[in-house]
Amino acid sequence: MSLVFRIGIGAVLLWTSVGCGPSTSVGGGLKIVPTFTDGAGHTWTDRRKAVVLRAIADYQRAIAENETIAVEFKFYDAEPGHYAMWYAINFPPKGTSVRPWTPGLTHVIMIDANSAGGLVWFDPTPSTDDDIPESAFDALTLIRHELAHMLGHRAGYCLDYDADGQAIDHWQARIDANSVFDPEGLNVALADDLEHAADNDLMSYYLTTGRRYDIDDALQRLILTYGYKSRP
Ligand SMILES: [Ca+2]
Ligand SMILES: [Zn+2]
Repeated sequence: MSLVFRIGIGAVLLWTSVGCGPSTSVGGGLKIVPTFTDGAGHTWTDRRKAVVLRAIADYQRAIAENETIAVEFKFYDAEPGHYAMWYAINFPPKGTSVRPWTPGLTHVIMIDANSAGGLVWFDPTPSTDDDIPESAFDALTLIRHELAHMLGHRAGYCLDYDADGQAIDHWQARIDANSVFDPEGLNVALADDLEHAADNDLMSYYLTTGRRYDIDDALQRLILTYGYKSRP
């Protein structure tokens, strides 16, 4: 029997005056390039890095866009009950379609330093999920969750700005007045923040200890919303 903890995997979006323009990268599919910053009493050991790389590989395997996204991984002192966070910093000029790889957009994913030694557990064997401690959150799941936010699983982020500065929010446009995402199709109840699933899911605000969630549900919503080229 696993305990359910409140999990504050929130997303803060800050816009600053960093310029950006159309993406021109070419290559063989999505590339998510991590950098690792030690701090708050923790280092990115090979074991921890391997969990991050596994989460990244899952999305790279599934999304075929020829784009590159850089993301910094750090430790931080989170509020109690919060274990991980993604945020991005950028300023979108008029006429820009903001996507996760828009040049100038800076991504950071942070893991709670107070939990990183125990309550958040980095699997030494990320390819198997039958060894997760009952009382711990699976770091691979947390990182998959944050990467889904980074790839557009939230409102107010991947906006298309027209020449007048009016924005189209593709994510928000799929959500009805009852916070249901794609009501005529996938029909997924969202939390009031419109970025988390209301029910048990990788993207739930309340995740369960002792288990792993795959990316499939989140991925399906991202591909539907943004039309990402994908691989089965
Ligand atoms: Ca394992
Ligand atoms: Zn979240």
